[in-house]
Amino acid sequence: MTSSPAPRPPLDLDRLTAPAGWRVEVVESTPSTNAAVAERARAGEEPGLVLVTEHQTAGRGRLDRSWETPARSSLTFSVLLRPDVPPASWSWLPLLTGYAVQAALADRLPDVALKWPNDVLVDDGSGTGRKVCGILVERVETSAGPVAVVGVGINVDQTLDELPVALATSVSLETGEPVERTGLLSQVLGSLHGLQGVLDDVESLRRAYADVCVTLGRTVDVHLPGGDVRRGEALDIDASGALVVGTDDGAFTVAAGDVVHVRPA
Ligand code: BT5
Repeated sequence: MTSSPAPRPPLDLDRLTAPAGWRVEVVESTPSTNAAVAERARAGEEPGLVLVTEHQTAGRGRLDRSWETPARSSLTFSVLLRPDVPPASWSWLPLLTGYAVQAALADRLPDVALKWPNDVLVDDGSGTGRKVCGILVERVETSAGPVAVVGVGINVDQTLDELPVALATSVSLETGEPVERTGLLSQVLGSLHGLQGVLDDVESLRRAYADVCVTLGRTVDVHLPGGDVRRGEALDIDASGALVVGTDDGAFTVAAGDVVHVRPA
């Protein structure tokens, strides 16, 4: 038998430090913060909205997958942004978001790392890692031009039983201590806000990202959007944020797809 976790406190907006120019709203429940923010953007909402929910009931992952989190156990939010950079640099936004979350968690989780393109995981040395945060960045067309909805789900307080998949973890499972979610949300928003400017200099972002990306140097299976799987060695990140994979037949680049770290033999 498993014991149920202690009642979880709500987020406390009065204690939240919101970055300058960002407007944070907390709602009790919503199907998906990304869907809600996209709808608000189409209805004319200005960039800078941060929508947080205590309970996301139909959270979305990439490629129509789902993101599952019990009420008040985690941080689930979306930020509406209009990056002031050339269209070619937009492909860096999901990677930048992963980098910002990784940087915000690094104090508490020394082994936090990134799996290309933007999974934040705790690298336990096994080669696979345990996912602590998922990111879904969507481009939305509005009458005022394209905007980005940056969705972040961080497992904060889940017990092992509350995690939907085996290769997942939460911050408190890793630290062995309760985590105060409002403070962590302030830190993550501050990190993302502070790093936005790095999109202007993708070469330094590329280097910083590569430093914390545990995919590089690994043997990977690349699951391509059409269903094909190709195995190779993850060699580098190119100037657009794509992964460069080496094989006996030469190198190929992957701009979109799923990567599985192959366990060392
Ligand atoms: C992601 O997709 O990792 C992106 C998740 C983004 C969630 C945020 S929450 C706020 C915002 N609003 C939304 O509706 N979404 C965003 P992907 O790489 O496709 O991973 C999804 C897969 O991760 C699922 O198929 C499960 O296997 C697994 N998964 C689901 N919930 C998880 C959790 N809480 N922790 C770890 N893994 C999970």
